[in-house]
Amino acid sequence: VPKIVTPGLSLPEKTLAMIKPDAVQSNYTSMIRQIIVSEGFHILEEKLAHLDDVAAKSFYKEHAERSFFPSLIRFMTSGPVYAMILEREGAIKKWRTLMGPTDSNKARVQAPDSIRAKFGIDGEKNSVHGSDSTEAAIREIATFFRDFQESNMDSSRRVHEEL
Ligand code: IDP
Repeated sequence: VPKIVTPGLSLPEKTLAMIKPDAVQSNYTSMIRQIIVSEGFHILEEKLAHLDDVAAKSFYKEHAERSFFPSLIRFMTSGPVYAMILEREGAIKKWRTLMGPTDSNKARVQAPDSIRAKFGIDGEKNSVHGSDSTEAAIREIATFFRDFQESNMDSSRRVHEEL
């Protein structure tokens, strides 16, 4: 089966990035933001927010049954977070690679240049979050940026509309 390639055409993708309370508290926001921009991501929207108990539980609902859930919710509601909509080609995967492994201590061994290696504390207080799928990105962007239209998520549709 011949593979159809379109050189130079790579559609931008969006993801939700969040600087977590540990890193905001430590004043790492501007350093992390600078790394994001220098890695070729465009920041479409950004804001400081404070998750309440309901919002944090909803955001991490897939982990509701895990033993670390109560501690995670306490951590995520302990102070402000900095949420950003990032856009670039392959944004979801590229941002997760730049973040590094979930556990910051593992990150320091396995991916020493990653953000979690540089700014995270441990397996919970790990400085940043990133959506892990298109569906998660849509849901998580809507959580922080209500007015950001879901039609904006579909880059291919937007490109066709522009043509
Ligand atoms: P991810 O953030 O790398 O996608 P997930 O497994 O989705 O990792 O976990 C969500 C968040 O829950 C992690 O970023 C971390 O803050 C916390 N977490 C995950 N696993 C543990 C654990 O074993 N102990 C404590 N906290 C954890």
